[in-house]
Amino acid sequence: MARRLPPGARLVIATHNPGKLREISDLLAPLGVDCVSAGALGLAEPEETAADFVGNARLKALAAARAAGLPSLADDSGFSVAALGGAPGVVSARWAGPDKDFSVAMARVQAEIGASADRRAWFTAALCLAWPDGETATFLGRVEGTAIWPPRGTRGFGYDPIFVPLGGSQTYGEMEPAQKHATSHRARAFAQLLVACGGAGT
Ligand code: ITT
Repeated sequence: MARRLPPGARLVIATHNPGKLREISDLLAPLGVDCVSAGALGLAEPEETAADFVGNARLKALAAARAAGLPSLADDSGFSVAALGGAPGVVSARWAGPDKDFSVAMARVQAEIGASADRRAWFTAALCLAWPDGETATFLGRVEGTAIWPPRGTRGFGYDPIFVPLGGSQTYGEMEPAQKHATSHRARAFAQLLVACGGAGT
């Protein structure tokens, strides 16, 4: 059974991505914890050397928990395209290059899909909650959809302007944040975390 995070507990959000930080803060609101970001604490960004989302989320959460001496939550996530064998996947951030320019990353996705009629795509998010003593709990969420072109919308972050979830017509870049939170990979992982660590549903 996962260790609980009581209301008021101080929690490090172990991300240096402002888009994720915004979403994670929204999604954590029901827990009533006291959040501080890795950036605000001046924590270093560990190298993401694991082969999968869960491995990288654990690595980031444990590094922050040990450095800060506080429970820490990390998210490792990515965009996958069926026609590209699941790429960019765990290297989604790297496709944006050193300037973190996601117009470059999205253009590469479109160029590599080329003339393929298969536009199936999905987002995955792995969350890891880690404590300074090394205990961890991980949760995985996924949302299926379509990779569209050209990009649409200025909301969200990363690959949001080229992703339309199954059954929808707007991209994540066009939707209100609350609508993205109703279906997203990250929201699905959070729903599990809230049940396991927040005491809801028990
Ligand atoms: P941290 O490791 O500091 O959290 P990062 O941006 O390097 O930040 P990742 O290694 O997990 O994070 O990279 C995931 C990339 O996948 C991220 O930079 C986004 O471009 C993309 N991504 C993940 N979730 C997304 C979402 O909800 N919408 C759009 N793009 C997303």
